[in-house]
Amino acid sequence: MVAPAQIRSLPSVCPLDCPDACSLEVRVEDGRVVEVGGSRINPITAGYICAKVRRLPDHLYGPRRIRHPGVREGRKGEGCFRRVSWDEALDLVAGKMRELSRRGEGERILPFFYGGSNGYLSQGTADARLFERLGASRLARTVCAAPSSSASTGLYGRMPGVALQDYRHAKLIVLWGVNPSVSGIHLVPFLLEARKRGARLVVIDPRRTRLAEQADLHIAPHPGTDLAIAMAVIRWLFENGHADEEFLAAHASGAGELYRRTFRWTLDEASRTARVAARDIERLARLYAESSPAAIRCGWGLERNRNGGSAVAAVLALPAVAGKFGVRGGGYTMSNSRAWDLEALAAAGELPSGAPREVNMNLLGETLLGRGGPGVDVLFVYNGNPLATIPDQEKVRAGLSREDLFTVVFDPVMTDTALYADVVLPAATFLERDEMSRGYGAMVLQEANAVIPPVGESRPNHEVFSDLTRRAGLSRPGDPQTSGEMKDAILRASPSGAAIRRALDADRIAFPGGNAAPVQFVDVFPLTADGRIHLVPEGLDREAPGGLYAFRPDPESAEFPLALISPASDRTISSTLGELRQEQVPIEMAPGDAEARGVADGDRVRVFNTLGEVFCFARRNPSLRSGVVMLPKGLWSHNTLSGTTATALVPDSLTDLGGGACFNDARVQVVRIETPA
Ligand SMILES: Nc1nc2c(c(=O)[nH]1)N[C@H]1C(S)=C(S)[C@@H](COP(=O)(O)OP(=O)(O)OC[C@H]3O[C@@H](n4cnc5c(=O)[nH]c(N)nc54)[C@H](O)[C@@H]3O)O[C@H]1N2
Ligand SMILES: Nc1nc2c(c(=O)[nH]1)N[C@H]1C(S)=C(S)[C@@H](COP(=O)(O)OP(=O)(O)OC[C@H]3O[C@@H](n4cnc5c(=O)[nH]c(N)nc54)[C@H](O)[C@@H]3O)O[C@H]1N2
Ligand SMILES: [Mo]
Repeated sequence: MVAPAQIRSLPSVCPLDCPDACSLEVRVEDGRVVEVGGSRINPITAGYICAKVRRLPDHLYGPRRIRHPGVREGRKGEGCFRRVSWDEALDLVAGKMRELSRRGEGERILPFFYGGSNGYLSQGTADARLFERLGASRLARTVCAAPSSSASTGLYGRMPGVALQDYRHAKLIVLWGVNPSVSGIHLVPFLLEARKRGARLVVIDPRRTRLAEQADLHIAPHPGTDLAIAMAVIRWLFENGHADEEFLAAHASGAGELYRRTFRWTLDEASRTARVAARDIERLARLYAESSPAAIRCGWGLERNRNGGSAVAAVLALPAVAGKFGVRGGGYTMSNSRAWDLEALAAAGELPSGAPREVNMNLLGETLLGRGGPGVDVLFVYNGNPLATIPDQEKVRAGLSREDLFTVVFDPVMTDTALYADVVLPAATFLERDEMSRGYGAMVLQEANAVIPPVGESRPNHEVFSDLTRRAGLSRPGDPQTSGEMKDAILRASPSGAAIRRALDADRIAFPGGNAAPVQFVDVFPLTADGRIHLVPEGLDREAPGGLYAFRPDPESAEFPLALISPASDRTISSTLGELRQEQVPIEMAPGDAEARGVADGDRVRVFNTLGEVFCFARRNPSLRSGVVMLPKGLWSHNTLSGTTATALVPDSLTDLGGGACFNDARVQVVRIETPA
């Protein structure tokens, strides 16, 4: 007789790179995950989750899952691996790294990681301990949010933003370079509720997104020109008696200087630069001046270009200039990740204080090709898929193809990057290990235990990095080892750690300072050195070429007249889960741009510039403004005819602030290719 299956429902939390941090309810049958759904512990995600995460069972048990360590057999990129034991794999990796470190050449080791998990336990803990003690190069984590966090911390310090649930109280909502219908779906019900209560909606996006269709005002700027619009609005506010002089005098520095920097930005000048109607910019300014509470949800779409940092700074200056703080539903939301004063590094234990070289991750290709500093002999990739996600894909590929580079890829699945590895290591996903994670939109912190044992021979990040530290002879007594010890160390190092522990034990969820929805300038204030808003912070002004708020013109040329954007899609999270999206993905074009090139739906096209080319199908999309084409971020090689993706067309130039990636500065041409009969 067969024993009845044991079915259990277990709590978990999604730590994937998304603002929302859903609480989950996972159905487990005989140690296998059969269904992933939402739970109500996180009040914002309120029991429903995205379609991507519902497909996690396919990710856990699919054919691309890495089930045991492997050592390369064929050529780089071929993806042929011989199965080896963990002992063999880790001794090989630890040996290579220890050897370099002992020779004083630790900097030739480069750890590479980004958004695989927003959890506190899987990044910046045991990994940081290992690489610091080896004296490895440090990674500047700049691929996303570097310009926007430079701007927001420069102006406001770590001040938390308007809580997503407070958007229901706003009378005006501005969605600026953000597409929550895809990239953070739990904001949408609050927007709709506000709309029902009479709130107006403005969307600023080169595409007519789903929410832009419903908006009172949709402004579709040419990519990279938001700075012009925001500066023109600021000027208009000052010149039409809508600057809140009293608020500015009490709480802000640099208002006069900011105003002076807006002088060139008349409505007409901004209109020409952004290629939008001057009357729409004026309408935005007037709506903003006249509405309260007014909330600006600032996204990441506007930061990914040469003007990105200044653009975000100008947008975030608006509530200060117009005096929109101090009411529930008024102010701005950028990233809320720093609403927490927790530091994963606390779990690393004792760190040496050497200052090895820092590598900007957006320059991975350059770095691997040995330009700009000492070469890299060992590349250790985890929580990241650089071949899919880092600018100048062909340069990254050339770097990964180097015969003399020893590449380790530690991932749950066989990514495009993993195909180039010398050693692959199978990683346990968040359902197979313990984690503690926070949202960067929703201000929540939750912890979760493994709901199933690791699939195959996969192991959690913190365990593997601790093991490598031991094998490299770098362990020290007292190093936190287990997930529990690491959590304790992180919480102990923070002044609010004890309160967070109590909240987690009592309610399985914690809010920053115990407040789920703090109001800006009532409950939370700028965390700058003097507690004031800095509208032209000195550091940023020094960093930005030509000074903060200086506009750098479009990189467009006659040869490459189309702006390629690559925003988030509802099918992947960055490139994560991309193995589950097998179909060919078309480039989308405004109908006029397609017609001008004789391109019809379903035609094969070549999309190219001096950096690379992508062969794919084309689709006309009337929601794109003319001059803009789109191929979503996070595609894998199997999604196009050429195996290259949008990142192959993205320059590795850097943003004005934070050394960020200029994904939306890709300028391209599209031609139809004749298909042989
Ligand atoms: N489903 C899903 N959710 C995700 C992700 C995902 O890949 N998939 N990724 C997560 C991550 S890592 C991040 S950082 C966030 C990003 O989430 P978002 O902030 O929404 O960022 P993007 O999708 O890059 O771009 C948002 C919008 O900006 C527009 N845009 C492009 N260029 C410009 C410009 O120059 N100006 C303006 N005003 N708009 C522009 C795009 O058309 C797009 O609609 O989402 C997270 N959530
Ligand atoms: N063209 C273009 N490219 C972009 C962007 C764009 O706008 N346009 N935007 C960018 C943005 S916003 C971001 S944030 C970056 C993201 O860049 P990446 O961080 O490189 O991209 P992800 O797809 O998130 O890669 C995460 C990897 O971590 C793995 N992983 C997940 N959990 C674990 C774990 O617990 N342990 C280990 N070892 N691995 C794990 C996943 O399987 C996945 O392969 O991409 C950028 N790339
Ligand atoms: Mo991101």
